[in-house]
Amino acid sequence: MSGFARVRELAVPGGSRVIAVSDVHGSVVILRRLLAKVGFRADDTLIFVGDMFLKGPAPRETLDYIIALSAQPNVFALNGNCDWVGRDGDGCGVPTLLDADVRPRAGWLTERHTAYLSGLPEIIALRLGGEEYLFVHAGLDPDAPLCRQEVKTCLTAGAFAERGFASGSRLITGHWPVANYDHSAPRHNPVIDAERRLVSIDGGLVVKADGQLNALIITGGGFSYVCEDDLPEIAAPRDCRGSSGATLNLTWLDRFVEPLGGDGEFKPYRHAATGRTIELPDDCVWREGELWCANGTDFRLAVRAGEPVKLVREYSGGMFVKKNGTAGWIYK
Ligand SMILES: [Mn+2]
Repeated sequence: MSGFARVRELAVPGGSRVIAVSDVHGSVVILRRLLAKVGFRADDTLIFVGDMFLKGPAPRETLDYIIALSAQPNVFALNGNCDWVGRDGDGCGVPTLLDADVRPRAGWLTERHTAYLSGLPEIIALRLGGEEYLFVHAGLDPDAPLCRQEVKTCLTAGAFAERGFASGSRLITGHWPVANYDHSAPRHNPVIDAERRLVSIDGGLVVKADGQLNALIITGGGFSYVCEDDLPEIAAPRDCRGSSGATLNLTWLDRFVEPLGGDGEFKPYRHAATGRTIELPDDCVWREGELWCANGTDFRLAVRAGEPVKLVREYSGGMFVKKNGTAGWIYK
């Protein structure tokens, strides 16, 4: 069984820009706006770090757009777990879009689409100036050489940035919404870990109500980014003091809670991982069998009256908004 990842090697001239975008998840309108915002042009190199079209509002249009872009010599893409159509005869242990349970969500895929997807690599190794940058959707096995990386690890490794990766190269990944790395507030901007040479860029678009699409911009001089989402911009209704003490952001792996009763718009829950109590509206809470789960925060944003913020949701007791990529509450 050969489940080794394909590696594509690229070299781009020093002084040019490399732009990385991951987890577009079918949001072609936001993608187009993001590329306009970043000023994407022919002498940039654009890399899609997987999870391009499934889950979101316009899967087919998004895939067609990325295939059309990929006809340009400066645009590249790699496989995410949501793009995987498998390869002849291999058993990588990753469900494919052609499996019976997934196929209905991607029944429109044509031969042209699957030919494109099956030709994608899982790893891009790019030289820019004197540095090597590795792009992979989820993560890499730190103990294996690049030519012996398992497809499954590349496409599905979870919470990769918590494990780390020692390498002389800089590694850019998507897959794990970066807000899941932050236990105090939902922060969606790219996480640049200079010490460990790791950059995580999944802004949680589509999968989180307050998510966004991030474009990481790489130059010889370092990293910067721009972000885009579909949230309406409003003026903050009043001055609000931000959180001063410890706050809680419930991440995916720590999503389990215990309801403590209450009948108001915000009900108290005990967070299983920390034992702390957090008050959340009903739309942050769901059941998984016998277990109660929640996605939310008690982080309060500091804003001035009239300051522009993005509105995520409005409740009678307050607003959940986002400012500079961080979401939080403005309570009444
Ligand atoms: Mn994804």
